[in-house]
Amino acid sequence: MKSKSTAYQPRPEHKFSFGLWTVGNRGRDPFGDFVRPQLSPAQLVDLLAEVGAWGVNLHDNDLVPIDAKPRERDRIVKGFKKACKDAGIVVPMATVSLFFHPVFRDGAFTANDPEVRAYAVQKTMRAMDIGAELGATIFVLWGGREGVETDASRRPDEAFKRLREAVNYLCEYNLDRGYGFKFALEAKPNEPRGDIYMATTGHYLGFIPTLDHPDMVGVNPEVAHEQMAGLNFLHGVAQAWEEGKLFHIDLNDQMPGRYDQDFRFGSANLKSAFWLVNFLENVGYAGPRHFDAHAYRTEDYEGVKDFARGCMRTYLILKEKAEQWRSDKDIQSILKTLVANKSGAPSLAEYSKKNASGLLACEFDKDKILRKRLPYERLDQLTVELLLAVD
Ligand code: GCO
Ligand code: MN
Ligand code: MN
Repeated sequence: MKSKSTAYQPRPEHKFSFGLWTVGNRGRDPFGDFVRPQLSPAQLVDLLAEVGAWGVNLHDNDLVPIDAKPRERDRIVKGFKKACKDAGIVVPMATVSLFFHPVFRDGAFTANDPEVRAYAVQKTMRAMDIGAELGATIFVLWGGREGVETDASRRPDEAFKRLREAVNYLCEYNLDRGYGFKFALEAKPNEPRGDIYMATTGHYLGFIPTLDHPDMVGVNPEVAHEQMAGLNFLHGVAQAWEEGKLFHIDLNDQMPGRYDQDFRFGSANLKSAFWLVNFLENVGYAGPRHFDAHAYRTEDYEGVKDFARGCMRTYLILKEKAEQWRSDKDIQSILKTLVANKSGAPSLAEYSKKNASGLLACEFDKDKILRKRLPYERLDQLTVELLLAVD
């Protein structure tokens, strides 16, 4: 057992990042006002450095007011760049707010009003300029307002066409300016809209191949967004990974069927968090581990630091547990027997006429197959005991 003070210290190679809007969240909700005072972006960067984070992410308007004049914008971005440099914090990802201003009440890229759609693309281009200036290489697009309360408002397939048009345009701008961004599309099923288009990571994985530059575009799955809908987050992440599309990840926690809780990573569904960390570490995911969460409304800024430290510490503890899991003899020997091909079953890796007639001629002894044990109860209990640190 590692000692509490030195173990699980975040280091730059862990690539732990937080959005300005996460540690800067002041606890306002639809029922109650702010509970924490406002900190400036530079103060938030200092807070992140203090807790040992590696990176900070931002929306355009977390930093630059929406109506800032070019000179003011330049001064703010320059100042922030210096604050990050001084604090030793990098900016791996930038994004754009297409949800806060009332002009986006009917959506941004999918809004019915062509003027809103054009403004949304212009605002995103300017947010890309800010991100590029700060050194970001990933650009997240989260369509929080791209949805409906009533499907009377537009045909959903029309919305998908508009979304494609906007993303294609932004990819061209990316090429034109030589920014080299990878776009990461973030799905969410609802909130703030009654229903948001592109409800899951899987929806986006289906959409991406229809774009003009599919290689430039991947996904940014978020734990809470899939768990809100009761889905298995790991499965969406694994599909994205397997397709080479896991460009970024938003880590937090959430109970199914509730409002968007944005809890500290691992605080609600520890076992799901374990399977996720186990997967990311096992496959060698090398992107940022971004905590898109915020402290309980009951906390002050000391509590915000507890929250941020807790996210990273839990990740690192689960990472260590995952290493133990992958080297545990009992667990690994069960896993080995599960996939062994002792009966010489024909391989499905390659189709040929000969292989197909071989397969068609095969006799399968279903009773014998059924007698093979699948000791998942024991496998899961071993996992639970490893997590509970029982010998
Ligand atoms: C949410 C989303 C956002 C996005 C962010 C980046 O539920 O509000 O997760 O936090 O991740 O806007 O685009
Ligand atoms: Mn979210
Ligand atoms: Mn998010």
